[in-house]
Amino acid sequence: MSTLQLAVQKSGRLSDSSLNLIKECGITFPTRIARLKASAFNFPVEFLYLRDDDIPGYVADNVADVGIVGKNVLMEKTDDLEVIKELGFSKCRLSIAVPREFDYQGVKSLEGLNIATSYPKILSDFLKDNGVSADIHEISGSVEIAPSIGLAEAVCDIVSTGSTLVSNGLLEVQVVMKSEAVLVARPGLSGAKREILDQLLFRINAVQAANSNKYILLNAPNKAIANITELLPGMRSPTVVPLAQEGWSSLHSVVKEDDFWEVIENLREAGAEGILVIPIEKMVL
Ligand code: PRT
Ligand code: ZN
Repeated sequence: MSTLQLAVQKSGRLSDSSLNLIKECGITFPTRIARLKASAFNFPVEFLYLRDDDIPGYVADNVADVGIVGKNVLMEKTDDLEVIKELGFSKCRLSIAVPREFDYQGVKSLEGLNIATSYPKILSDFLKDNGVSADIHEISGSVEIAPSIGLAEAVCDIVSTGSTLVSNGLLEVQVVMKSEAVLVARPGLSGAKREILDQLLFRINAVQAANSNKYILLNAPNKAIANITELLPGMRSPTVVPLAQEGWSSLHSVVKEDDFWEVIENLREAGAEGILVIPIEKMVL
């Protein structure tokens, strides 16, 4: 029987969210990841626990079939892989930052500067696209201290909250790319392995849809049903069930997490009462 080899980060910012996603897909596996490899108990997948930097190369070289890695690392390491799915966690951006007192007037201000980064390929492509020529100084960690120790005049580094830059006297002036965890595969993965990947994707889609939607139940006078139905985009149209009380109904539907508060306000104005909002476990569209 065929098995899909899935490379995930052994320990770091991607690890917990990657393994949580797998768990939410109903896939169980040994919890201790002291080993390099582990097989799932109930799904034909084998995990390879690796450093994130090695994941694109291992997938490209056929050691693993698919992997979960930050888009920033993927773009830096290889152009040879296919992004199968954006996973929506470990979101961050790769940005250029300069010392606070620097008079930044746009990308042209980077001309001739020495820029420290762990992402020389992405930075070099970005500078080329913008017609800027600058010196790239590659360092593997603590990029944010480079200007204060005189190693560089600017940095290009991963930013999440921005507090690391601020505490090093730096100002984020240019987003080079936005990143999040992605599921990647070798192009042309076929046969049994492709089938397993498709099953995994089906589950990931159901988990993501469930996480970004809520089930909503509410009571409303029958005369308000038409208006309320307009406000509930739902999957098709709301389920309407009569209440024991004459002239009233219960409506059931699904709302997007992002629209949630706005929808609730509008529903109340339209006459909805007793609104219940419930998390969805899985959602198959
Ligand atoms: O050991 P291994 O090589 O596997 O891991 P690693 O240390 O290289 O990577 P890790 O675990 O730190 O990050 C893995 C991935 O998480 C990155 O490639 C990004 O895709 C993503 N990610 C999300 C981040 C951050 N947020 C983040 N904040 N990666 C790094 N940071 C660092 C950043 O380098 C900077 O030092 O956090 C600092 C900035 O954070 P803020 O919040 O102060 O802006
Ligand atoms: Zn790394």
